[in-house]
Amino acid sequence: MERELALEIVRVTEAAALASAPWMGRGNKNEADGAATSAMRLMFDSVSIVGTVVIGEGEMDEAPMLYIGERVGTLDGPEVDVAVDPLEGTEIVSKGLNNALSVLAIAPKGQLLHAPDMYMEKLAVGPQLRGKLSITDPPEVTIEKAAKALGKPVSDLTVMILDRDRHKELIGTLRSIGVRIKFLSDGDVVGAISPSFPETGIDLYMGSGGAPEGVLAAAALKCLEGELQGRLMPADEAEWSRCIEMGISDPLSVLFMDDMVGTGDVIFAATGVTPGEFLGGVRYLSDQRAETHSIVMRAKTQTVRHVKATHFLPNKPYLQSVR
Ligand code: VTB
Ligand code: MG
Ligand code: MG
Repeated sequence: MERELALEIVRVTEAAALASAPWMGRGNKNEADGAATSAMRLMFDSVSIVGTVVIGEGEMDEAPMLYIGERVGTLDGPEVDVAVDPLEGTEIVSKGLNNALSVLAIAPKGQLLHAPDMYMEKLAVGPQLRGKLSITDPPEVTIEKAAKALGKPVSDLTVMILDRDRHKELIGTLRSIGVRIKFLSDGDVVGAISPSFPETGIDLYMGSGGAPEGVLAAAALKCLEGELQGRLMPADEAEWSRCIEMGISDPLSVLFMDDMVGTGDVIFAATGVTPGEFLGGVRYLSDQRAETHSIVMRAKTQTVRHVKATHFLPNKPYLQSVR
């Protein structure tokens, strides 16, 4: 893929972030999500790719746009798989909390796992712990190995985890061995990427979140030399069949980085909507301008760009009025 695509796709996440940010704190997550999704779709129309959405907002009948299988882009250019979450953290935006972002990854056709929409158990780490841990270990063993590899006491480790009842047992174990826990209200893409940004102070990401978000995070971690291991959690017969239909013959097997992103040629972009661990949120300035903070990264070169942009809002056709 041409490197110019990196700049093209960050424009797409910027647009989605700018479109959803006016909904911050209005208690209306669907409007926030809808605004992000339409803006993303509109911006895709000018990107020179023949894109197929492989991770999107759901099936055609439940998602009006950016549904799985939808074609995006100008439809000339390279054939690519597209994974999107126009607004990762709809609830976050509606409540005015932290860590909402717009996120997108592209890779040559066939290289992104078509993750079914169900839970995935995850273990994510930054470069220092890559290859050193296993999701099949009990959590206490994982923590012990991590502390050893990082050369610090267990009590200095910080684990990020979604604040959910289903994590009660895991939280109990982590508390009993004395690690620090930083809870996320939503948005586990940020959780899984955070250990790869040392300034976050987060050492590991554990627990279960959405499988599509797992693939998006894996795409980012390919660019950051981090690692995510995942294991799908089909909850019933229907979810089990869904895995098989989507080409995952052994739904309970551990998914490694290469299973989720089968190429070293992935491009990832994310723009903050509300302030987060490693991205600022959309900030409104004077004179009808707003600032966005994004990261855009290519696995091929491992370049990580932080892009701060100032946008003149009257020039943005996708901004709807908010009442
Ligand atoms: C995660 C997170 C999302 O859902 O996938 C989580 O990344 C998992 O589902 O932002 P539960 O909310 O059921 O725990 C979100 O929080 C919302 O889609
Ligand atoms: Mg979404
Ligand atoms: Mg999401």
